Amino acid sequence: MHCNSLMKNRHIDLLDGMWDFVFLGETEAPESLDPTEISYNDRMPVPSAYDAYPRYAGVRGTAVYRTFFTTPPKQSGFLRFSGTGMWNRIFVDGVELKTFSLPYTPIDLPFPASEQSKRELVVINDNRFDAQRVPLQEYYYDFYAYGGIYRSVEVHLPPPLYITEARVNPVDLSSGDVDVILWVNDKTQTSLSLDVWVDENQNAQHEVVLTEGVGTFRFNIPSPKLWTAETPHLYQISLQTEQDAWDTRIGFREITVEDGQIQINGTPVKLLGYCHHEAHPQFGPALSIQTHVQDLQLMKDMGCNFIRGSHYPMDPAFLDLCDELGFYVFQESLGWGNREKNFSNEDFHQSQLEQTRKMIRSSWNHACVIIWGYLNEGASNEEFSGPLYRELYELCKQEDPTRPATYASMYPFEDLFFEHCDLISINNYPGWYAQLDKVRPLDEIDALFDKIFIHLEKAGLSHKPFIISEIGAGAIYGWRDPLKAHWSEEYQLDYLDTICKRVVEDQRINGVALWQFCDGRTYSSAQALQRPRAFNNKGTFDEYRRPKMSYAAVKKYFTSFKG
Ligand code: ADA
Repeated sequence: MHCNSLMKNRHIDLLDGMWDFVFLGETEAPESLDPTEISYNDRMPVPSAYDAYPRYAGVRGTAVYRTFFTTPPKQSGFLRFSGTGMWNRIFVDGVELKTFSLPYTPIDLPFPASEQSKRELVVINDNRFDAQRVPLQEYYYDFYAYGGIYRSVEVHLPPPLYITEARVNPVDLSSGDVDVILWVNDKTQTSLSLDVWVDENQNAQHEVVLTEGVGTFRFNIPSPKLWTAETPHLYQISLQTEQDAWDTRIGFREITVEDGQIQINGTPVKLLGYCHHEAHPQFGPALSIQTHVQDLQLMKDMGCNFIRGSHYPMDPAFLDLCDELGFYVFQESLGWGNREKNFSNEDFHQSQLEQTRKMIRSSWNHACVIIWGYLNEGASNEEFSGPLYRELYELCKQEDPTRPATYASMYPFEDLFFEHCDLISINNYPGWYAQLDKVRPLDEIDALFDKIFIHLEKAGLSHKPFIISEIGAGAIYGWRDPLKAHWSEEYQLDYLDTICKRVVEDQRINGVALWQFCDGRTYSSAQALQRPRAFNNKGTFDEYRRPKMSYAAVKKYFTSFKG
């Protein structure tokens, strides 16, 4: 019997703190910079988006971060980067581990053993737009693209044989059966003897047969308490071998999509909430746990049960909090309004698949994640994008048959790929980017949804659940106007009042992710002419989380919704 000490033989160090730093500017070839020849002249925290800090605000070019960590001599391990932007080369002791550009995506990088115990970690980071180097990110995305190491970095020192990944899937809510598939680092191993611990209790022992380093087994938690957004009950699971302990948390919940409804544990739910960017005016996307909790408390207070993580994989620490506090999360990979130029770029295509696969694998065990998404507002009205839409849908289904997959479409009437998604998700801004030259065109909101439902019915798509994945209006915090014109808090209030009323009263609408939780910095180019202050101002809160008038309307409808 093994004891229930968490991560017992797997030593983990958090490398967050002050690192050496230098900004080198517009280097010609960051691919060939020698990490041993760099002189550092500054210090920078990790996590950070360095270009959000006053000294480097708005710069584009190459930056280098450096820190040191210790390992016992001859000990190998891996580094876990929970999220970076935009392009990186990672070195340990001067040896390159990997060059990658997967903004916001968690990545594990094995590093070799050394005779020395003091190890040097260097990250060469570039935040310039470049279709080859950074295929997933474009200058025109409507949220500011920062450089840096946005999220925590950990060094893991596992035992020689260790579990690299496990999916712990509660498959039967009444019997309490849980299926596990696990991967170990050594593909030649043919079996693994392990104990399962649930919370503080030993559950069962298993002899797991391994093929090519992969094994499956089932255990049982009798009479499990179910997880929902209102009752977010979690179980702490530890898979323990002689050498290793691999820990996660799970929630018993089942997501089904049937007869035009989204059901959690067999009960239809209406998803009520916001699109949420990880953004702060002073720190860019490098948010602290304090900010995460602040945002989640504000959303709870308004009666929200739903968050769309727009438009990239959310911080694992944020997902942990959503598990604990109870939110249903639409977790999507990075994309924004991609067009033919992107779809015809093989690097973009492959990076989309890679980041989506990594996103699913790294957030599989989070009970809060109930929907996978990709390619926000891509060209889903054009045949040229068909292969990638189809491949991403298939990838989601292969990696995870237990959750629905979808994409936020801006083409309710012309979309070509609704058959390749489990729910229909529509982004639209009737009455904001208005059709007619009318003052306060709020009547366009109901008219649009009436038209969409007639169209979907005719197209034979009524059996698919329907969510509004974005809708909203801009308001400048503090701008009060007796005429209630566009950009006033009053117009946004009336706008969100109209849409929230429709959402809670219309059974055909299975959910809404209002655009957006709070204001966030966007383009630094002439495109900002449509974005006063160079911010997207459609937040119900401003960038410092101060509520606008619309807060009261959303709270009124969401908190009083009874189902
Ligand atoms: C799109 C996009 C959002 C935001 C929004 C807006 O729907 O997905 O990121 O740009 O439009 O504010 O217009």
